[in-house]
Amino acid sequence: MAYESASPERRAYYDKLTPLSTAPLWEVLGTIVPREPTSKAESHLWRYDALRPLLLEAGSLLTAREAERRVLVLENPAYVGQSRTTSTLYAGLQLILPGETAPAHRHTPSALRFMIEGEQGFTQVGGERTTMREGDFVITPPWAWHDHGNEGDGPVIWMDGLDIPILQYFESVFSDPYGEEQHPLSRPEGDSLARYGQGLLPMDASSPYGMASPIFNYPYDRTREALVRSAQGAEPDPHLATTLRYSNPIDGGWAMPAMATWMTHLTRGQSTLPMRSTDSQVMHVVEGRGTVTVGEQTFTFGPKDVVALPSWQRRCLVASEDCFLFFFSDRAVHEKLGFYREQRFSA
Ligand code: 1HN
Repeated sequence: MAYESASPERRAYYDKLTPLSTAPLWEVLGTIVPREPTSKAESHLWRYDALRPLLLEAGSLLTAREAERRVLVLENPAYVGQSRTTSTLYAGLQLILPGETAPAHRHTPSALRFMIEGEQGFTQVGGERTTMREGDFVITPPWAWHDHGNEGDGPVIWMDGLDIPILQYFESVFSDPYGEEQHPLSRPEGDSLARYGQGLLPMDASSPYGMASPIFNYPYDRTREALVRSAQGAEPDPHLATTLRYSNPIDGGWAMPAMATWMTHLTRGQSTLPMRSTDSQVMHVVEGRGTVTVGEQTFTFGPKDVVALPSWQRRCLVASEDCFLFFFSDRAVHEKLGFYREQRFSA
């Protein structure tokens, strides 16, 4: 059992501590305070081509209403049964079929949606609806009522990202069903983007969503154009390529309180130098093909694949086609609490 390498005298002593719910720190100090972070999570790639048919199969097994949320959790192999994609982040693939709705509810974890398929899906968040198109990044702030639906004639699929494992760690998860299919709307579609997303702000600007950005849909056409123009306008960063982060226009910070989000663009043939950081990350391939190396492993990725990148493993990218890569990470928490660290390598 525990303390196997300890001498018989010490083990006899430890046996007297155990019934008193006490333990010797010196046996575990190096494990609980290692020289460097050691993530339990594994790096992993989920191939969209393999998952899409299974997600559609779930569509014939149960309705979105029955499921409440019909989602395949992208579960890290190191955390089977724990609904975690990295140690601190949750990701899943959600399916809504034509005409379906996912009923209104709210919860303390924040959620993001990254749209993968379909042009007629919508979500209603805190009284405003947005139509979600491929590549859009959509926010559900903590404790905001939200429901989803599909008014098109094909499946709507997106990636959900939530900070659930973080809130679970703090034992602070609450949820609340609204009791009806949809929460009432109080503003017209497009209101938040018009008011907050044009480089303008109301005179007395405070976010109606607390610490989350008042913009809740960052449309892909704008993000993509910003990245393409940025890549044309300056040399890419050797470690980050061309990366733009989604920001909260009120304070310039991350768009969400706990999860940092950004998009990276590499042109065909471009690569990044290795770096590592204490945040764990989930990468979703919006467009393009290439490889991502994480620690000892190299994954070849294609469109719509998802990759888990654990904390403090060296990572670098090589693009074999023009790539647009969406990332979310727990970096916003690291920064707020003062323990974010990164290291950039020259080769
Ligand atoms: C949730 O509320 C949604 O609102 C998606 O679409 C995934 C995973 C765990 C807990 C709540 C949604 C979720 C979730």
